[in-house]
Amino acid sequence: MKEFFPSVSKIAYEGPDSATPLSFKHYNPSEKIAGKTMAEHFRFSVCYWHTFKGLGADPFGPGTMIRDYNAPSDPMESAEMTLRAAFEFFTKLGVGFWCFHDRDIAPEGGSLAETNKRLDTIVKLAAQLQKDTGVKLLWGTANLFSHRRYMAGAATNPSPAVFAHAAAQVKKAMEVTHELGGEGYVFWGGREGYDTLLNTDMGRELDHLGRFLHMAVDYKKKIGFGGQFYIEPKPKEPTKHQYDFDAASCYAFLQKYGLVDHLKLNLEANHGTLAGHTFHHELEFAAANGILGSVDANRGDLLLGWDTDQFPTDLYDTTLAMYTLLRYGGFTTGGLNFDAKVRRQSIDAVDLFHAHVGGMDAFARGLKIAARIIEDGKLPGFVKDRYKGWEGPLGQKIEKGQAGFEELEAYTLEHGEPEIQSGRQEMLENMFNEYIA
Ligand code: XLS
Ligand code: CA
Ligand code: CA
Repeated sequence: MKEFFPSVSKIAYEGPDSATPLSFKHYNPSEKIAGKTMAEHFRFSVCYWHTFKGLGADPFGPGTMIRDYNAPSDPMESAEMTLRAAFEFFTKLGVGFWCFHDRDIAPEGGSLAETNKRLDTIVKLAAQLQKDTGVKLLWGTANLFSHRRYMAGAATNPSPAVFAHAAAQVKKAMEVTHELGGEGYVFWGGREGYDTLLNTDMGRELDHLGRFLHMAVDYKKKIGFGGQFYIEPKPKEPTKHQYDFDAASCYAFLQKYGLVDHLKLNLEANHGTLAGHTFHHELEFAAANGILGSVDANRGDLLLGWDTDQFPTDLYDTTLAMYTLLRYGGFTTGGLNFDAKVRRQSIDAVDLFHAHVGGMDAFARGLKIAARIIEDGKLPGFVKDRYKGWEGPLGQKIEKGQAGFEELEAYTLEHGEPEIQSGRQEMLENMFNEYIA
């Protein structure tokens, strides 16, 4: 069998003192932290689109990367070789999961029937490779944004025929995800939004998106697919405004359309920052509302206002993310998928390994630090103490709905000006830095 990454052997854990660039210094899959192994905490996944289909193209020029498994003259041969290369990569890297869009793994044909046939051929091979390697599918999804028919959206398209095409495509993508034992299925509203409101009936489009997701829920039941559904927020790109703007707007949408029991969120770091939030904020919002499902790990660039999808290397970010995840019990269905791409000048296949190893180590360090913060108890203890008034008689009356404005007016008239306390932000930031050091 042809090897596609012959210069790389299985990446090993060598510990923090290792000088080997392609080794894990912190990610030790079997090491237990806070009651679980690191492998169980993270459920690391590699995304197919950036890692195997991305060749460095940007709006100013085509791809820069030449890959042995890419044979543009024969798309099906290319698809097969790319899949084999991908499973070699997963195995050498030591991740347990992968994720794909239908059109990443098999090229579109001249008709839906031909496209589906091509997909079936590749899915058969994927099933075999999963069996041979033990690598599992974290989630599948459909690409409803590249083809020109979806230029004005899929489920929110002004044309019902395009809506129907999208439904047929998602039906098939759900079937193959189910066939491959996928643990989830993601809906990212690729072009579900608008470029101008002058041509858009927003209310109608949102109703159609709700209808579409209900059809997916019905079909999920029908085929007995037990994986978790996720919706992935993103505020803009490719459209000017995407309806799934951020965690909070997705939550409102899911509630309005009666979908909150059926979908959780797949949160991507760079999408959170594009929405003007932090990754940490998005995680905390979702966790606090019981809809934290899965994570697309990456980062943006503060000086570039777009979706750069860089590999996560910032220890502040990874620590804060793990601090939220640990406090809310970690992943139950999802995992940590690297929705990230190497830079256009990182043209060698080995750069894909450096990128993932760095991302996994950055999260492993974040996990260790977050676990120390929680074990130490000082920081969570501060927060608990800050709210302790709510455990007293006044706080309890309010929380239990036993007091209204009149009672609170009487209380205030009797007790006078309330005592206030410092938020101690600087002290807490210093404390946080101490843990990172
Ligand atoms: C694009 C999204 C996409 C989803 C899956 O910005 O991140 O890749 O994760 O469709
Ligand atoms: Ca994503
Ligand atoms: Ca992105």
